[in-house]
Amino acid sequence: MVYQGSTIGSVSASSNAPTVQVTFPNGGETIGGTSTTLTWTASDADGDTLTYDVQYSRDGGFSWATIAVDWPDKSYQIATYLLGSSTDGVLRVMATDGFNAVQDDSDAPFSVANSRPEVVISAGLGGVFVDTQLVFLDGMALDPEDGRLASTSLAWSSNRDGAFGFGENLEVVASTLTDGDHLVTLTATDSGSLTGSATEWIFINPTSDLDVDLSVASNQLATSTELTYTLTVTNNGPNGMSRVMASSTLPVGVTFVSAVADQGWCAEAGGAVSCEFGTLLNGSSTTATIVVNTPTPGTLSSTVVIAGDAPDSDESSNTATVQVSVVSANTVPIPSMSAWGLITLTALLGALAVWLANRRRTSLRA
Ligand SMILES: [Ca+2]
Ligand SMILES: [Ca+2]
Ligand SMILES: [Ca+2]
Ligand SMILES: [Ca+2]
Repeated sequence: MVYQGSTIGSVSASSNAPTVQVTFPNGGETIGGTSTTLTWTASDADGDTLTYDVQYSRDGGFSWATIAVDWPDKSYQIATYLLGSSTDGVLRVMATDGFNAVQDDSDAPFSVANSRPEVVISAGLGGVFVDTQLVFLDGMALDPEDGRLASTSLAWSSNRDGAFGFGENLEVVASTLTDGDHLVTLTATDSGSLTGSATEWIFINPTSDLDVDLSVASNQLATSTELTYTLTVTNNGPNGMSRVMASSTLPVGVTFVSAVADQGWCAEAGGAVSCEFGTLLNGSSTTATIVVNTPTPGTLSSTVVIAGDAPDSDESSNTATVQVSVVSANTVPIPSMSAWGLITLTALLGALAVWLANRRRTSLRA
C-alpha cells in the first residue's frame, strides 16, 4: 500500500494456489463406531502455511454443516454421532494459504450409520420412597438424527416389577411397587430402532443397616503433625440406601487441613465436617479421609454420626469414636521394647562396661 509516495504497508500475494484432496471418507465407505478421523492431503508450491475449513453434507451437497474453521492439520477427529446418519454424505475441505483458496469434495457419496439416542434420568430420582409417596420419574432422550424423542419412544421399567409406562414424566405410587431395591431403566428408541438407556436406583420401603468405622494410623502423635482419620461407611443391607451422610465435630485444638470422600463430597464449616456419599447399595462401603493438624498437646476425641434417607434397623452402629493423645514433640517417649529386647540391651551394656574396665586396666599397666 502506497500513501503520498511512501510504502506504508504491504501484503505479498502468494504466487501459487495450494492443492487439496479429500482422502477419507472419499466415497463408498460406511462410517460407524464412536469416533471417525476425516483426512485429506494438501500442498503448496510456495511452502506457505495452510489452514482448512471442513464441511459435511448429509444430503448429497444440498445443505452443509461446518465442522472446523481455520484448522491447521490435515486430519480432524470427530464423534461419529455429531455427523448424523446419511446415505448420501459428502465431505468438503477448503484450503487457503492466506491469499489463494481451493476446495475438494469426496469423490462419491458415503454412508454414516445411525447413532443411538443419548438418555438422561433427572438427578433427583434416586432415593427412598415409602407407602403412598409418589415416585416422580423424569427423563429425556436426544437423538443425533431425530432430535428430542417423543414421549411414546421413552419406556420406563424396573428390574423387579417390569414395565411402568411411557413418557418424559411419569408418576408411580410407591405402594404399587414391590418393597425393596429397584433398578429403574429409561429406554429410548429412535426412528432407526436403535436404543439408548439410562438407569437409576430407587428404594421402596427399604430396610437397611448402615455401619460406621472411624480409625487412625496411630493413637499417639507429636504436636504439630498431621492426623489422618479414615471414615468407612458400610451398608449391611438387606436393601440399598440413598443420601447417606456423615457428620463429625472436629476436636477442640486441631486445625482443619482437608476432607475428601471416595464418592460424593465432604466439606468443613465452623469446625464440623460433613460428607454426603449418595447411594450405598446392599453390601457396599465407601470411605472419606479427614486430615487435621495437631498444634497443642492433649487428648483428642472424635465422634462421627451417619444417617441415610430411611430409618436404620440398628442405630447403635451409626456412631463411632476414636481417641488420640497428642504429646509435645520433645517428650515423645522412646518406642517401647519387648522384654527380650531389654534383656539383650542390658547384656550388651554389661559387656561394654566390662570391656571398658579391662581396657582401662590395660592402659594403666602400659
Ligand atoms: Ca501459495
Ligand atoms: Ca475429490
Ligand atoms: Ca438415531
Ligand atoms: Ca446401623
